[in-house]
Parts: sequence; C-alpha cells; structure tokens
Amino acid sequence: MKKSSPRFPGIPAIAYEGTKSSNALAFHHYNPDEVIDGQTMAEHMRFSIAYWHAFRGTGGDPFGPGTIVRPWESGKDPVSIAKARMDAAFEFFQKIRAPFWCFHDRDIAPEGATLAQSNKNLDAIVAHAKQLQKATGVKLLWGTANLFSNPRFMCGAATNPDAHVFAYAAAQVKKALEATKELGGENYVFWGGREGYETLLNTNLKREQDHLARFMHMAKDYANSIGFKGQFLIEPKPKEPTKHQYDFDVASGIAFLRTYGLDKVFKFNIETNHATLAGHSFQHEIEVAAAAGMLGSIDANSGDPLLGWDTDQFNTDVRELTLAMVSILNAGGLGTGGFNFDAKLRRPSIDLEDLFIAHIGGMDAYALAFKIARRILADGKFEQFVADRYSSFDTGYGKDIETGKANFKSLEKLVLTKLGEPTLRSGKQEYLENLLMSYLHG
Ligand code: XUL
Ligand code: CO
Repeated sequence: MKKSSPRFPGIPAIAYEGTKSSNALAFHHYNPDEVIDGQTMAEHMRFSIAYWHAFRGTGGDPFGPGTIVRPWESGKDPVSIAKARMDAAFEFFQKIRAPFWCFHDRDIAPEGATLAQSNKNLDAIVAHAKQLQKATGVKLLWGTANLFSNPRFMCGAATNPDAHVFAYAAAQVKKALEATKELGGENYVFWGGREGYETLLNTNLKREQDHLARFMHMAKDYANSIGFKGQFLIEPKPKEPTKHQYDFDVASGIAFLRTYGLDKVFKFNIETNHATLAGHSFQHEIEVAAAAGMLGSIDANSGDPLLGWDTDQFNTDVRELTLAMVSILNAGGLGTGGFNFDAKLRRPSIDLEDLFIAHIGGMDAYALAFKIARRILADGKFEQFVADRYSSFDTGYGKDIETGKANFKSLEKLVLTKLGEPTLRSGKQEYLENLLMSYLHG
C-alpha cells in the first residue's frame, strides 16, 4: 500500500508513536502489534469501523443538511459510486489499523426501485467487498439490515400492523443474512429502531411483540438453513426514532428473549449512548448482560450529558471505559464480538483528517482503558473488597440461604435466639472512588 494516496492526501498509515508523541495522526496508547498474554492488541480489541457513519455520514442533522463532502463521492451511476466509496473505505480500514468493519445492507448498496433491483445492487457490492476483504485481510464483524429509513417502515418492520410490510422486512433480512454469510460475518445484529410505538391509541402491544418474536425465530431458522454460524445480537435502545422501543434495555431484552424462547439464540450488542438514553450507565448494561451470560459485542460511542438524543460521539472518557473494561474482562471478554465505532463526526468536523483523528481517539481511549482495567484486575483490590463484602454468605447460615437450606422459620429462630441486631459496615464508596482515581492517574 502506498504511503499516501489521492483518496487520503498526506495521510499515511497510522503508526503507534507512544505517549510522548504529539502527532495527532498517530496512536498514543493503541499499539496494534503489542503482544499481551500471547495476543496482539489488535486481537484483544477487535476494533471495527461502522460503514454508515464513517462512509455514509454527511454531518446532516434534523435542522440542516450535510456539511461533509468526500472526494470519491462523484459520478452518476449509484453502483459505481458505491464501489468507489468502498475502495476508499477499505483503504481507510487499513490505514487506521482496524481489523473489522460493520454494515447495513443499504449503506453499502443503493436501494433500487424494486426488491429484486435492490438485491441485485447488493450482490454486486458484496462481490466487491469480498474481493477487498481478501486483498486487505479486513474482516466483517457483523452485518445488519436497515429496516428503518425507507418510508415503508414508518410504522415498524416486524412490528408493523401491515403483514405486507412484515413480509417485505423478512425478505430483506433473508438477503442481509446471505450477504453477511458471504462475507464471513462473525455476528448478525438486530437493532429495532422502529420496532416500537408512537402511541398506544393505535397499537396492539402484545401482538406486535409476538410478531417481533416470530420474525426472529424465522431469521434463526433461515440462518440455520443456509449454515450461517454467526452469533445473533440484539442491540437495545429505549427510544429514538420511536417513542418507545420494545428492546428498551438489556433487562427488557432478556425478558423478551426468555418469554419467546430466544434466549439461547441471542446475545447483546450494547451501545454506550443507548445505555445513557435508557437511564443506565454503560457498565450497568454490560453487567446485566454478563450476569445472564449474554454479553456479545459493543457499539463504542458516547452521548452528550446535556442532549437527550443519540449523538453518537467518539468516546474518550477513560474512566467510563475503564469501568466497562473491568466488567467485560471479568465476564471473559466479548468472544466473537468486538468494539464497533458506531460514532460520527460532529457536523463542523469536515476535514478528511478528522475521520482519522476521531477513530484514533476512540481506539486510544479503549486501549488505555484495557490496560488500566488489566492492572485493576491483576491487583485484585476491588475484587477482594467485594468478596469480603459478601463473605457472610460463604459459610454458616449465609451459605444455607444461598443453597436453599434456610427458610423464614429457621432464620427467624436464628435472629431471635442468636444473632440479634446486625452490626453495620461501611460501603466505603469514597474509598473505592479514590482507589479508582489512583489507577486512572497513577
Ligand atoms: C442506531 C444504531 C444503529 C445500529 C445498527 O442508534 O445504533 O446504527 O447499531 O442498526
Ligand atoms: Co449501534
């Protein structure tokens, strides 16, 4: 690969230069080739680029059109433009040292006048992507279908009151599963942006949830029938664009999946700003998924504490990411998942180099968080504190409670005859927060 190219003039492949470097176009914490515990950092982090933001994002928002113009976006034939765009994308993936990418069907290939035409466009672009993957070694973390942009999905896809739209969505996901399989995708994501309601006045909530579950069973049956082995992931979000989404957060997602016998089929793709919108911390969502053995992958971004919508920003909050990393590492990692930068440039960030700088920041922040989390876990101070805090359940009547040997009668007798009033113990939150600070800034 050439050092710089007409697509990215003056921007070489990004190198690791360490913390002393002030080069904005270099990594300062993420060294993809550094080996830790027998694996490179690239293998540990499994970073992925979100095609829709990095290569379809224009900086548009509800109050104004796009501001970002890319040099490769020219020509008349939409399929040729899609191919040129994809060439640029794969050059970017390589230059930013991302081993993975993710897409929606309609990000990579233009929608045609009919489903048959859309499928044909997708086939052409998938063939192109396959060649580029082979040439560059970049792999597909996950694929998905866009079931929210086209007006036909205005009242939902699988939860649409019209069976015709359900059928259309099924056909679209069938094709997206085939495309994901063709490109060796390690996962397949369902984000139900319009699977919810605007008003209960026109909604049969039970029927819509039944339909959503039917849809997911059909998807799994079809994936099995074509031999697609990738992990299915649900990406919860409480709202936006719909007022209420059925997969509101991880906990409601678990309830949904268990209710409909899908809990062995799915894991969760947790997005930081979706957690915030649901009124949770990122770490909370990770812990809830991990506790159910359903932690799958991460959509790495952040919101803005002062804005109530999904701002999809790059996350450089090392404290938040360290806490998330501790929970992820404690859960045994992400398996076939990874960290996908579902994040976009701010509207005024119009320079091509901003795309690099943004991803460098996200990668550096996660790599730093990974290293701090490893130190925290190696020292084991928090783990020891928590273990001690629950140690009364390790032996005696505490153990009997956990193992089901105790009951209300036996416990009442114990309190009346032996235990009396409990001795209070401090939760030591401030001590623990200061301890965390010592790792972050030590
Ligand atoms: C929207 C969102 C999506 C999903 C994939 O908030 O996060 O881009 O990640 O459909
Ligand atoms: Co997302």
